[in-house]
This record gives sequence, structure tokens and C-alpha cells, in this order.
Amino acid sequence: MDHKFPPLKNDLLLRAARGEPVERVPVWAMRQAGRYLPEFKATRAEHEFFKVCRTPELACEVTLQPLRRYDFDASIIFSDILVIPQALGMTVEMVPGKGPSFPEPLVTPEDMEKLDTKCKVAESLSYVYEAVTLTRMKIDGQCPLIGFAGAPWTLMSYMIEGGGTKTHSKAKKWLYCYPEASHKLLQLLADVIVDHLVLQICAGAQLVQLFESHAGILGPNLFYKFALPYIKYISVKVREALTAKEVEHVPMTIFAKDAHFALEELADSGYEVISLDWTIKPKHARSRCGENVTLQGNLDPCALYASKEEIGEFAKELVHSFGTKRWIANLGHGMYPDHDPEHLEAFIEAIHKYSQQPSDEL
Ligand code: 1CP
Repeated sequence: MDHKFPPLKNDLLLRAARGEPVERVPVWAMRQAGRYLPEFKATRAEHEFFKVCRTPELACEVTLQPLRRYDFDASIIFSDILVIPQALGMTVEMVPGKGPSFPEPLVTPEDMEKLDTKCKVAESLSYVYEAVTLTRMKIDGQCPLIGFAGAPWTLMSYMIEGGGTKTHSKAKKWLYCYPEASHKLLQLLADVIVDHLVLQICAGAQLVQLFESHAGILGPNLFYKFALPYIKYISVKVREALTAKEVEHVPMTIFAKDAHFALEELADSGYEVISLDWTIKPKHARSRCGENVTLQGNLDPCALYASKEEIGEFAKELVHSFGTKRWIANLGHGMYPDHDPEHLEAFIEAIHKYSQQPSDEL
């Protein structure tokens, strides 16, 4: 890597991810750069969603916005999981008030012929890597920068459903009716995701998180067959690629939402950090995941609607349940657009307060 980045002043996130001692628990929030912030809404009022993603200066600005307000221990690059289907040649629009929409989703396996399977990720998603490098410079070592990608099943489900859905029945139908084509699509996505994560790391990302947001809808049988093997493949291949390029390995996080049934397997899938949704009890997760992984999470995002005093109590309970070792405080899913920014601040402050370690115990 040729970039000369400013020295990192706060490495709590990276130490927690590697299982090293920390003087206080690191905290950040999924979707921290986003719709609940007035300054984000102001940027979005001027620029279309994917224009922000594709313009490194705008993506950098939006990534830095939450860091100006809050004492966060991590930042996450502003982008979206759906840039990969775009790189494969699909059109994705962000419809105001509705979310992502694919005007021409995949309907049958023959539609896969329309995908640009030879896509050169380094070129088609170069704007993401430029945004990562620019942001890493501008953060000036305040905290680490996280890169990310959607996991294969979650991307496949968007590409077939064409947008939000409760049942994911069109995408699940593929798994039952066209298992071979499904594996072909998942493998194609897995290879693109590996390239995308490696390129973000080479551009300056200091940890990468894989979002399998639609894991829960699969249930154990389909998850073990169509999601877990690719989640594992990605951790193995990212490591191999970094070794081949002589680039230092960075910690990896897997967030498989609602996949409680697979906690043991996820803990054994090559990721340093397992990110938990809010429906899992911290102690239960720890006993099932063992001591060799870091846990991340898992306040119910809706808990931020409670009073600041109650949020302080929730944070205290989380510190009590997770303990201060091998834990990264976070929500169990992303921020919602109607969250009060001050309530997120109350959460961050309470985590810092209750997780502070006496220096002689480190
Ligand atoms: O108009 C807007 O501004 C739309 C809001 C928005 C934002 C802020 C979308 C549309 N994407 C993003 C950014 C984003 N998306 C980030 C970077 C910012 C950050 O985390 O701070 C990340 C990591 C994502 C990841 C993402 N996009 C996921 C996985 C995480 C999760 O929420 O489960 C998913 C499923 C998407 C798809 C997506 N993009 C946007 C929407 C509205 C959706 C559908 C899911 C949803 O309703 O949130």
C-alpha cells in the first residue's frame, strides 16, 4: 500500500476485535451515517443517494458527519451493499420513502445471462476505494474506518425480489426450484464480494463487516446450505488474497441478522467479530460462541426511543451482561430515520461511563 495515512489515535475497536485489553469498551452504531442526522438530510436534499455514494468527496463528508457530533470509536464508509448488483450491470434506484428498487430484477435463471459476470470490480467500484482512501486521510487517525459489503444471500435476495419484501418468497423459490443456478449466482457474488472487501482494505479500511441482513428468513436448513458456506468462503479468500498481496490482515465482522440457530457455526467461520441482533441474550451468545471471538451489539434500535435516563440504564445492563472484554458496543441493527440524535449520544456516553476500566486492572 502506497498511502501514508495519519497515525491512529484511538485503536479501541481494533484491540477489542483482536481480543486485546481495552481501557473502555469501543462503541459505534450501524447506520450511524444516515437519515436521522439533519446534516445528512441536508446533503441528501441536494444530491441523489447513489450520487453521494459515487462522489468520494460527498461520501467522505457524510461518513465524517457523525464523528463531528459524537465520541464514536469507529466510522463506517458511506456506501451501500447494492453497489455490487450495480457493478454486475443491474439498475438499482433509491426510491424516496420506499428504499431500494430494481426495475428489472432476476426472474428466472436465464436472466443471469444479463449479468456482467466478467465485471472488473477495481474499475466499476473505484469510487468506493477512492472514498475510503480520502476518508481515511481526513479522519486524521481519530478512529478506525470500517469497510463493508452485503453477503451473497442478502444480495441475491435483493436481485430477485427487486426491493423490500416480507417473505422473500421469490428469492427462496430459487433455492428450492433452481438450486444449481442459485449456487452459481451465490458463487459469482461471493467472488465479487471478496474482491470488493480486499480492495477496500488495500484502500485503507481497517476492519471489514459483512452484512447478511436477510439470514433469518432462511431458517437453519437453507442457511447452512446457501448462506454459511459463502460466508466462510469469503473470510478464507480475503485472508488468502491479503497474504498474496503482502497486505496486513484486518479484523472481519459477520452480522447475520436473526441467525440465532447458527451462532456456533458463525463463531467458527473465520471472523474475529460476531455482530448480534437484539433478540439474542448476551450471556447466551457468549456461552455459544466461546471465548475466542469478539461480540458486537446488541441494543434494540427501538430502545433509543426511550428516555435518556432509561437508555443509560440499558447501556449499564449491556456492560453488565457482555462484560468489558471482547465486546464492541453497538445496536442490534441500524439507526432509524426518526431517532433523536441526542438519544444516540446518551447511549454512547453511558457505554463510555459504565465500561471505563481502572488502569491497574488492564
Ligand atoms: O435516502 C437515503 O438516504 C437512504 C438511507 C440509506 C443509507 C443512509 C440507504 C438506503 N443506505 C444507506 C447507507 C448504508 N447502507 C451504509 C453506510 C452508512 C452507515 O452504516 O453508517 C451501510 C453500511 C448500508 C448497508 C445496507 N444497505 C444494508 C445492510 C445493513 C442493514 O441495514 O441490514 C442493507 C440491507 C441495505 C439496503 C438498503 N439501502 C438503503 C435502504 C433503505 C435499504 C433497505 C434496508 C433498510 O430499510 O434500511
